[in-house]
Order: sequence, then structure tokens, then C-alpha cells
Amino acid sequence: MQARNKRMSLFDLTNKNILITGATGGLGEAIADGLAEAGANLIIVGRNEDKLNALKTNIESRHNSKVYVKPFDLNNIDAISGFFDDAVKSAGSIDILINCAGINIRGDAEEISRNDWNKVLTINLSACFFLSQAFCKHRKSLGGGGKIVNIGSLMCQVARPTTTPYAASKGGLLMLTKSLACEWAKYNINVNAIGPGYFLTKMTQPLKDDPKFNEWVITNTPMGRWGNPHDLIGTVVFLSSSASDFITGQIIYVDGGWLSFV
Ligand code: GCO
Repeated sequence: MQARNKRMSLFDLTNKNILITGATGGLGEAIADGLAEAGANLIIVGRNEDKLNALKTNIESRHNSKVYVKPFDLNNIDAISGFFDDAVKSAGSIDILINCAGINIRGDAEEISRNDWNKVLTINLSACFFLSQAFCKHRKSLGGGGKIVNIGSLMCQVARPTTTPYAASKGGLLMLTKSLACEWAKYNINVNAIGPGYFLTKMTQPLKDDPKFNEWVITNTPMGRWGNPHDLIGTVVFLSSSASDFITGQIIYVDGGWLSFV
């Protein structure tokens, strides 16, 4: 029993402060809840303060975790560093950054406007970079250590028509993960990513509602189903915890076998 507890403490996140963006989104809520269950305190970031407050109440009522609500619009790239400093002031320090916010604007590549292109690239890629930069500065000031987990997609690796800005942003996010892993290993900061397969959220509901698309997802996912946001928790906890201390620059696909299937 003793030995088992010791092993499990590898995954323990007690007293870790984790900042998560997109916290009230389809994947973010489940991830935030799972991290709190593993013992972490959370700094939850999103645009809608009411939704953030509801999530805080929900998490604090069920877990022994302190949740700080930080409304912020990630489009505001120039304000990211000030926002991050403010979040640090509230929580005392931030040990782990989870870049989970993401958007998709689908359409034919021939028709995508510059505005839509910029919107997707700003949230899915630029905001992740500048948050990571602020995080690195903070961790350096504490003598190093820390973890970044980027929420990617199957589209870090493969594409599908009508999702060009999204696929470009997620491909970029994978290389951002690898670049920062190489550069910040010297500060003992691990940078990894997770690539969810087709998960059922508000964002993918229109895809699920299309019978042909739904059939395509089920047939191409060896496990024969859409992912449930809770399917991500184990991997997020692993990459946030000391169980992954010698892993950096990696992406783990949580895809029910999608990428292994031809
Ligand atoms: C979409 C996207 C994603 C998928 C993802 C699979 O059109 O919204 O394809 O949200 O779920 O690419 O990883």
C-alpha cells in the first residue's frame, strides 16, 4: 500500500497552480475539473466572467482546490504579459500553463478572409506563444521549473478540406511546442502537446449533426466512437505532473487510434 501511494504521488498535483485558457470550453471544463481532482489550484481564463464564476463554484464545491477567475480576451495579444503578471499576483505563482483555448472558422480556402485567417491564428497560435513567453519569464524569476501543455489536434499532423487556417495553426502549434521544448529545457521547463481526435463539444456539434460526417468519424476511429472530453484527463494530468519530468517536445494523440488507421 505504502509503495503504491508513493508511485501514485508521481501524478499528484497538490499545491500546483495551473493556469488554463479556454477553461469554459468543451474540452477546457473537463480538463480543469480533472486537474482539480488531481489536487491542483486553478487560474481559469476565458472571455465570459459568468461562465468562469459558475465553473469556479462547481469545481470548488467538489474538489479541495482553490480556483481564481481571470476573464481575458486572448485576442488582446499586447495585454498578455500584463494579464499574466496580474494572474501571478492573485495566485502567488504559476507552475503549469495549459494552452487550451482554440477556435475554428471553417470554409473553402479560396474564400477565407484575412480577418478570419487572423482570428484563428491569433487565438490558436500567437496567444499560446505570448502566454508561454510570459510563463517562461515568471518561471525563470523563480529559478526555473514548470510545464506547458498545448492542446493541439489531429491537425497537428493531418488535414481535411475546409479547415485550412485551423490546420495551419495546429501544425504551427506542434512546432512551437518543439521549439520551446528545445530552448527552455535549460530552465527545466517541459513543453508538450496533446492531440485530441474527434471529440464531441459545442465546436464539433455541427460535424456530429451531419450524418455523413458522423459516420466518417466512427468508421475512421478504430475505437468506433467520438472522444468524450473526460478521455483527455489522464494525459493532461500526466504531462502536468512529475511523472513526465524527462518528456519534452512531444505530442500525445488521444484519438481512439485515428492516426494509426489507414
Ligand atoms: C473541426 C476540427 C476539429 C476536430 C479536430 C480533430 O472542424 O472543428 O476538425 O475541431 O475535432 O481537428 O482533432
